[in-house]
Amino acid sequence: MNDLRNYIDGIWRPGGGRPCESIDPAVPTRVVARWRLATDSDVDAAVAAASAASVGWARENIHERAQYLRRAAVLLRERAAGIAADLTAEQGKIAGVARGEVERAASILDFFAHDAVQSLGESYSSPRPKELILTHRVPVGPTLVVTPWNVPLAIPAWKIAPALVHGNTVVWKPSEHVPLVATHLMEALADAGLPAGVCNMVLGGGSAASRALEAPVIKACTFTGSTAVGLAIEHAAAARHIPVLTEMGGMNAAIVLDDADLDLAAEQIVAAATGWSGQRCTATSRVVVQRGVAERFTKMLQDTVALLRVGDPLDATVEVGPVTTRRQFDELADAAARARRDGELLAGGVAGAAEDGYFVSPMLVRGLPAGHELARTEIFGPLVVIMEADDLDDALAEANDSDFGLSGSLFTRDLDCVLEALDRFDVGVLHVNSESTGADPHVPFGGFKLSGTPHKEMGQSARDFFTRVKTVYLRSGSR
Ligand code: UN1
Repeated sequence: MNDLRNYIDGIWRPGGGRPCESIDPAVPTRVVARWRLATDSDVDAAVAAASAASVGWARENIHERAQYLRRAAVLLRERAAGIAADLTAEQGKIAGVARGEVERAASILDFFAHDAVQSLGESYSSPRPKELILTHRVPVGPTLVVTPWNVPLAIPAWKIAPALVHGNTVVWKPSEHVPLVATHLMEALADAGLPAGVCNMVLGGGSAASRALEAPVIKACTFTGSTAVGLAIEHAAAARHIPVLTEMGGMNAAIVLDDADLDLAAEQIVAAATGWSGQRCTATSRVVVQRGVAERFTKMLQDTVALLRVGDPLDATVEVGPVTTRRQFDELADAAARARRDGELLAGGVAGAAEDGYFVSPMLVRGLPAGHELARTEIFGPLVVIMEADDLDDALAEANDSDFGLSGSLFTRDLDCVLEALDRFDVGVLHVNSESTGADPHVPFGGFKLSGTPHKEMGQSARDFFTRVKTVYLRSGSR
């Protein structure tokens, strides 16, 4: 049994709070890890360590800082098999996807190590003699990183790596559902030799994040998770006037027009709706299909979903593993009942009891009244609501009728429709003829509306968030 600890000021220390367990969602009676919840004083110690280490870390050469990330990436790859097995056990990802996430996290660390050799500023001409005007980047300062359970390695990697390479120290609070997976990433960073206090991990609940956020020495916060928590974090950060990045919910729509390659659209939409058991903020949860092909396309979605195998995430023939938490399992069972009551549940649902694993077969729902809550409220799981539209205008109106605006897909071969959607599909990430999921490390990622703050993640956007730009007038010391 794993007995997990916080990592504070370079030391693995047990938390002082109540005992907790993480469980295997495929076999919920199986405990995967135990630990004691971080207390306020554990959080305070982590914050103090991040504060004490911050001056030295900011002074360290960026090339040296990058080396720690590269070493951690090597360690993740060396340990990939064990980490992936624990990811499957604690979070439920099917084995192949779990291995993919370990590699994704390692390549994100490598990617941000490369920031050391990127341009860090600009130079401007001066209207005065013997003067140069430059921009120079300095760290934001100790940063609170709060991460979710659905992408427990890659999301922390794409927040922590740019924070560290740009000279910020970190207090990281991972989700309570995945402390073992989080510990693997923390171990890789610690074993890479990071100086004490530079990156600290506290295995706490939501109150640990709130407490850290109140600490005056915390100078920025980056969060991925639910909209409710993200908004509370935004308010707390605004009250302290510190930069905050939130990446929250999605109710992502895929528009399928009459002229689309329907085989491609069905394959991509089903992958986007059911991959990782639909537990992806970029998952497709609404399909808006043009009336002329609606009947045919709905049948194609049914046929594609029917081929999916749901079950043991270690079985290589399985495509859909369990959902991660009991709460989601119950919510999805409830959603299936509402879908049957108010519309037509064409496929899927919850067949077994929670005790036998949190397995949910991908659900296709149609015939709901306009504005029904199943098409408006994010349910983190494999559930797709199918709607019909007359034409592109109508489809865009349906797709945009959402509080969220993370990602969206458009399936068509009509360039005019694509150009129209480029301007009018109100999402932060638009996929033309491909699934709504995914995010590449060198490309800005983030949503509109309630899906998050305007700051994007990854690529150069990460550098922009984790640094402050100082304008420097550099003039000769002699007349
Ligand atoms: C992806 O689709 O690979 O929580 C990115 C999430 C998003 C990241 C998904 N923040 O699912």
